[in-house]
This record gives sequence, structure tokens and C-alpha cells, in this order.
Amino acid sequence: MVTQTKTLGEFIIENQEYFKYSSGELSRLINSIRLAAKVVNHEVNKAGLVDIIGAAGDTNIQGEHQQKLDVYANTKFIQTMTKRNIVCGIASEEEDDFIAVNSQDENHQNKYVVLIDPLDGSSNIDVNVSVGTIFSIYRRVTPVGTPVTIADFLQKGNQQVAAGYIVYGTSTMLVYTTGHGVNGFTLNPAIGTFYLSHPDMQFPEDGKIYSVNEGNYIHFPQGIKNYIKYCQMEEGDRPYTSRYIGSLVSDFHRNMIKGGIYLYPKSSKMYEGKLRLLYECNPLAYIAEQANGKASDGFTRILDIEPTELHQRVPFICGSKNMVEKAEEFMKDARNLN
Ligand code: P6P
Repeated sequence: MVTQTKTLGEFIIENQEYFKYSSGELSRLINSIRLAAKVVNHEVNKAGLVDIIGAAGDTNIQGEHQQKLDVYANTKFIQTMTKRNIVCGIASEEEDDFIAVNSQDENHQNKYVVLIDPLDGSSNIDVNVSVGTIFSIYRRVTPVGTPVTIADFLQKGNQQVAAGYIVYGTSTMLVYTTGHGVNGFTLNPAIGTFYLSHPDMQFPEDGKIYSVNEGNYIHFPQGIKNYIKYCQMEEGDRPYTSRYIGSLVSDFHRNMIKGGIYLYPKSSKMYEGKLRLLYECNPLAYIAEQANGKASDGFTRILDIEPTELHQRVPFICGSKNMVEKAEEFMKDARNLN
């Protein structure tokens, strides 16, 4: 007998019990992200087609001005969360400052803020490589009913109440955690429903894949250089395999399933690294830890880093626990030698 796989909607309702003191707002928020993900997925999947049509003139097939997909995705996620009056604030990679969502309702009680990278890796769209959305959700820290302030967004990653990503790949998946493990849902595009396809996702403790842009090798700190050479040595279960898609969500997702480590270290070219703490590293670090993986900047747990500004960058090492700890060892040894 074919068992009817659970839908994301059913799963959210079932997990509402974890939030018995919540007004269901978090569930409605995750539902709104689910809806926006379907809309963006539809647009991402026809990007190549639209581009061809867009090149014939400066309008797309709907007669709208062709919008860059990352701007389009940003607009869709912000519209969906704002229109449904679910959050009190939004910060996005595509927006210089945060957006205060003040409902007309004078007893505006929304208590969650969302930080989002609406379409990470969008430069890969033109070459048909998978891209992703990453989101992070916090309870506000300023009084409910007042306009949000930057303090509501500059919270440590260990204060997140939920985090997740959508990967627009060979299939579209939504993977998220609310602090009770990590679950993955695959979209059936024929009916527009996400189904639970990857329950209780876990990072294997070890792996044989390392993901880093080796083109930056000469600019890396010595500890990272030493770790990369360690991955490449003929010894024990090494050399590891190098796999680097250049799309963070895709590299992270593959490593969580197969085991592996992703590194975007600081370098002499990018002293703080490239990836953003609040809407890339923190949400993925939360998911990694919920899946028994690990995430640090090489020395400090990502989720313990005190944010200082909305778009700050941090070095990012994330994946299978034993691999991250080995990389941290090389970083510490090299620092002790300096
Ligand atoms: P590089 C995409 O621009 C991104 O933010 C991540 O998705 C990806 O892992 C990384 O940057 C790739 O950066 O410098 O290796 O091209």
C-alpha cells in the first residue's frame, strides 16, 4: 500500500504543539514562506526562457519590465510576509536597511522578525546552476506594538526560533528547523505541494567532501592552507573529493546528505570572508547544529557571534562535526605558531 506522505502544511500543524504558547503566528509565517517559495520557484524555473524572450525587447512575456530574479524574489518574499500581517520587521540582503512592518491595526501584536537572502547565488541562474533562498526568524526584543529597531535584528544566532532554506535545484526543496531537528520537503510541481521527503536530516559525523574556492588558496590563512593540503593527502580515507558548486545552499545541502565540509574563510582579499552572518551563516549554522553538524568561523561558534551590523560578513566553516573540528585544529595550530 502506498503510504500518503505528509505535506508541509500537515507537518506545520502537527508541530504547532511545540509552540503551545504561540498564537500560531510562527506556523503562519512558515506557511507564508512556503507560498513565496512556490511563486519564486515558478519564476526561477523559466528564467532561461524569459531571458531569451526578454532579450528580444526590454519586457517579458507578461509585458512587465524584466526584473532581475534576485530583485523579483526579494519583492515576492517581502510582499508575502507583509501582506499577511505576520511579522513586525524584515531584513534582506537586497535592502540596505531593515523594513519596519507596522500594521494599521493599532494593537499590532506581531512578534517575529525575519532576515532573508531571497536568492543566494543568483549569478548562477544564467548558467542554469541551482540557487537558493535562506531565512532566519527571531522573536523581537523590543516591546510588542512599537516599531522595530535595529536591536531586533542584531541578535546572536543562538536566539533564532526558526531557520531554513529553499534549494531550487533538480527538484525544489524546503528544509527548515524550529529547534526540534531538521526536516526536508520536496515540491511536487504538478500540484504545488511540498511533501515530507527527508525526515530528521542529520549531518554524517564524518565525510569525504570538501567545498572551498581553491582559486583563493594563496590568499588563505596558513591554517586553512594546511587543512586543504590535509584533505588532499594520500593517507587513511584521504584524499577527499573536492566539490564546489559556487551556490552556498546547494553545497550545504549536498554536504548535509553525503557528509562534508564547506569553507569560506577570511583571506587577504576579503578580511572578514564573504558570507553574511545574519541571513546566510546564522540560519545555516542553526540547521547544521540541529542536524548534529557544526559551524564556526574557525575559532568561535557561529551562533555565539555578537552581531554589530546588518550586513556584516564572517568567515564560515560548516558541516560534518569531525571535519569542522579538524579544520579548527589546523587553524588553532597555525595561530599558535604565529
Ligand atoms: P566565490 C554566491 O555568490 C555566494 O554568496 C554563495 O552562494 C557561494 O557559496 C559563494 O558566494 C561563492 O563565492 O567567491 O567562490 O565565487
